[in-house]
Amino acid sequence: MEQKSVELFDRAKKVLPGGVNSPVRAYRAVGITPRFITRADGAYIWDADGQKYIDYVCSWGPMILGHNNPIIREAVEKAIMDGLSYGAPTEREVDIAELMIQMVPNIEMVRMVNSGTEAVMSALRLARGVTGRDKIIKFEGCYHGHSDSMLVKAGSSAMAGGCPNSAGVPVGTAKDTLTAQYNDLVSVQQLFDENPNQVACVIVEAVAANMGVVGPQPGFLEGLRTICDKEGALLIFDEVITGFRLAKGGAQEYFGVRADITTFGKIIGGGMPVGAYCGSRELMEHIAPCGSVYQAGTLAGNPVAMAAGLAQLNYLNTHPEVYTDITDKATRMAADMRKAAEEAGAGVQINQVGSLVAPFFTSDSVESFSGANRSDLKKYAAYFGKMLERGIYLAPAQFEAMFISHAHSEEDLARTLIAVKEVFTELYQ
Ligand code: KE4
Repeated sequence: MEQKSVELFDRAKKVLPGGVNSPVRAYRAVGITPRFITRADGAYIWDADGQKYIDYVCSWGPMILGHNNPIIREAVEKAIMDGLSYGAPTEREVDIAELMIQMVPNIEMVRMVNSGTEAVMSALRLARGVTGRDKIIKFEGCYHGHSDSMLVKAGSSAMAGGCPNSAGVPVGTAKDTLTAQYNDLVSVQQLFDENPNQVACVIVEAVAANMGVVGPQPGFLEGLRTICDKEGALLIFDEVITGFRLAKGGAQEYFGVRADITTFGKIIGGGMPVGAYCGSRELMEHIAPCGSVYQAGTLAGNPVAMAAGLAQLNYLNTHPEVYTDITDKATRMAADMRKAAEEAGAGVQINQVGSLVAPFFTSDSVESFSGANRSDLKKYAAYFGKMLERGIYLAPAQFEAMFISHAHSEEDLARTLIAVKEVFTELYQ
């Protein structure tokens, strides 16, 4: 029952590449017609045919409090009355920067941009500008948005779509992006040894959530800190997903490891387009207009987007129970899914860190990109389709995460688990 989505997708493909404005939404990894969504509320979304789903994509992370949260909606409605955009400084930009600095350890200054991609692109330019070095180290299967330097062995839908190394990235750019293996410190040190005094930074997802979900092994993040200090390189935590999700202070608080530059997106916009990169005053004052690293943006710090982000961050800052709630629900969900897999004789690994969960259709544990890559992508596609039929809306690709929000009720989780049990049984018996 997706007639309206089929019609809309046919129209969309005539005017939008692949019928979408972001590749993962085209459902190519799962081979069915993408559902066109018309509205969302709390833990639920509705498609153009009126079908209601329990939503575990949550707009890929921003909707940590659920959709259409009245506090955020009212803040936006109020802000809109004062106009949409000025291209001038506003008090609200100062308010949200002060709040972020209060919530996140180890940052003294914030620069707002319009997306996670822009935050990462700018953070890399800052690292290169400060160190005078050109090379960067990323991890295979990690995704940091679509700036040229990051589209080398990228994860998420770059990998799912079969183009982890995008066309159009100049060889001259790609050669400066070195790739290591996640959870493998030896592979990192080796790159530094092969490129002495040339590496500006290491950029890492503190929890890899674009290869499915793969957490850092004990000592991995600490080891990156040590290597960067020894080699004179900067450590960038890309917290576009983990920021304000793993804890109020994100991964730096959750794992107790200090990054030199931290990038944010998603949650800090409350559903509106916002990204940010943050660091010490000493580092950040290298950015124009104080310093020689240039970055700018017409809609950076947009007053309506700031209102949405400020409302969401204020709520998270004053309601720490959100973090215990979403982590507890995800922990129970993962344990119940593991039990369901066992009972169905299904070779499925369930990884979970904080409120991030991901199933991998393999009998082997998944603690690295190569492990994630061994999972059965066809099984994931079948799992996705069967869960969608049961009114459960998951990431339409294996190399993504399941996001648990504060809006998911016990009844939602119970309904989801019933569907998981049925689908695992169907897939494996
Ligand atoms: P955006 O430019 O999409 O706002 O952020 C890029 C980005 C940067 N860093 C990390 C760790 C990210 O996960 C992302 C974007 N995440 C994907 C989901 N895996 C966005 C969904 C999409 O591409 O449509």
